[in-house]
Amino acid sequence: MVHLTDAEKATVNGLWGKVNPVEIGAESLASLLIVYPWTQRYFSKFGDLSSVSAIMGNPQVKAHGEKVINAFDDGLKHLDNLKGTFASLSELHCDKLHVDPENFRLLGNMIVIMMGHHLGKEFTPSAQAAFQKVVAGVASALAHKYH
Ligand code: HEG
Repeated sequence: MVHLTDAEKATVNGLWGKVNPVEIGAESLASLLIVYPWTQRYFSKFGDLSSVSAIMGNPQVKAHGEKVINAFDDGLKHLDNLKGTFASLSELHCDKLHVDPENFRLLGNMIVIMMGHHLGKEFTPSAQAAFQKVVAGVASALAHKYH
């Protein structure tokens, strides 16, 4: 359950409107694969992930980052119902993809870091805290159907 005040929701949506979600998605997924290389095991069909530059330039990483961030963007539109919004994706990641849900938290942190990278000083500590609540809520919604 994620509790954001109306002011926090306005901050999150306002700042999200200032970044390019496709870039955030690609950079966040690439960072996850670089910093936590064991996450590469889920993406064995993505081709060359053997170096930082290979990961950063991998078109399948970019494409998958876009898919992930589009689903995340949908979550931002349903902050009061994240569990419902991510229910079927949670089942997919558990039953079919067998993704360790800890990875949702790791990726969420990368999304926050990339927001800071793009927004600079505009990403104030309180804005970051509001965003951190959102990624925590998304991660917990994605983990909700795990059994
Ligand atoms: Mg997941 C597929 C969303 C984190 C591994 N992920 C997908 C798909 C979506 C999605 C929308 C496509 C589903 C479909 O084909 O119907 N993923 C999503 C979100 C988040 C997330 C919103 C977190 C914010 N995913 C995530 C993480 C991993 C992962 C952390 C692994 C470390 N996702 C994964 C894999 C696939 C998807 C392996 C299948 C990729 C493919 O087969 O092309």
